[in-house]
Amino acid sequence: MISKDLIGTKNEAARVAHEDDYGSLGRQLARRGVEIETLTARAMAWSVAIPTWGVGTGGTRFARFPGLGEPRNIHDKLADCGVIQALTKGTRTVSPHIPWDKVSDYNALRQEAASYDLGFDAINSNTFQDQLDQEATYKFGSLAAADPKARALAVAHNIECIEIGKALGSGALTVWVGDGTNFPGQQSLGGMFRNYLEAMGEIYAALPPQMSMFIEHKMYEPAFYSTVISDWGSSLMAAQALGPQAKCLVDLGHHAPNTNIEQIVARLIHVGRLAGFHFNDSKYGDDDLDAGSVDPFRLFLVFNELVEAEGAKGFDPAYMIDQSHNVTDPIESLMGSAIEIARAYVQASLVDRKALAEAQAANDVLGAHRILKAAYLTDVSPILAEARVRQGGAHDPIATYRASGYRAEKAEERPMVKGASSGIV
Ligand code: LRH
Ligand code: MN
Repeated sequence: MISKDLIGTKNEAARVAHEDDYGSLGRQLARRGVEIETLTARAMAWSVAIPTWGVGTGGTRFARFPGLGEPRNIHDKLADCGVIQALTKGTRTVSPHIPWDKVSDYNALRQEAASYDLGFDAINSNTFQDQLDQEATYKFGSLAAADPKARALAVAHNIECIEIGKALGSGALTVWVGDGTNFPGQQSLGGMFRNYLEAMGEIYAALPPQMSMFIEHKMYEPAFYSTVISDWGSSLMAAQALGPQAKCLVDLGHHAPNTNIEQIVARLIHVGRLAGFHFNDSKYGDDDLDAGSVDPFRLFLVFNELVEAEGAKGFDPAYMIDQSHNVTDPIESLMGSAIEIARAYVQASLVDRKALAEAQAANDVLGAHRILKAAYLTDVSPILAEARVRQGGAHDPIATYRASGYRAEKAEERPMVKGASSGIV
């Protein structure tokens, strides 16, 4: 994949400047009473999961413009995820999607992933597309559909995903359904929710004790009038109706613009039902843009809630990326996003929580705000780079990746997918 020599050579070229930057940040933080090594240790322990569907070039309903050396199957996808882990050392797991990643031998797949220093995170079911010769269509919904055959098929598919997840060592099943309506009156809004709960109950009953169920809400798309699990409230109602292994997954792009997502996170933490995240960024809808590329302060504010909640009862969120790379090299985008997510985590770990609580208690409004901003405005890049280099990763993953010629090599190996296509994968 990426030779250790190349990583070593590139890191050596950057070492003197890096050590100077790391040293000066260490001195700056020491003046603020912060030990830099504590933060570097946190950065080294940090990890975010890569979506297997994210290493292919994404698209929209209008078109998908294939990139060079596209992964053709889960084996190519794991190799590309392996490159991201080899260079960032902060993406130790991948989140698979079924049936896109279906194989005949999941044990072999688990070993194949381990050969890239990768494990499996939450497994995603898919009842938003019909498979070839499917007995009942999901056109009018799946788990919430009026058609009992469609519901039964969707339940069976999710139970199959649980079995695959067990074989892969995955700790959770993520259930996102696009079920909803495009016209008022098309379906009973209460009826769809009841159907959904009943079907999810059958899936929940098949969960082994070690697996959780992650319910992912989304305001709209593909349905454009109503969506059965459109917001965190519906998701929480479903989780509480199903049982303690059911939790609420927050995809940052699944909310109306300007929604206070960090407060939703604080609420789900309060009831011990925060499943975790699908990180990305957006300006309008479910744009699936690179995390931290549009609104890095929002990402920081979400992490501020997460770091504040560390140690809380039932607090063990799963961290995953969910993006669509329509115009960039997916490997570069995913490495960039993994770095920006780790950055938000380390910045939030810098917040002087004692001083913040005192300022809040004293209604020192600007004082409290400036304590948060001071952490956000700290350039922690030397800590992130040090954490990568100490684990054998790259000081600059994207520059090292470009120097490796990996994409050009894959373009030779993997024929270009010709012909017009559209959709996210
Ligand atoms: C739905 C979603 C979901 C995935 C899909 C690829 O928008 O965020 O998490 O299954 O994207
Ligand atoms: Mn998602």
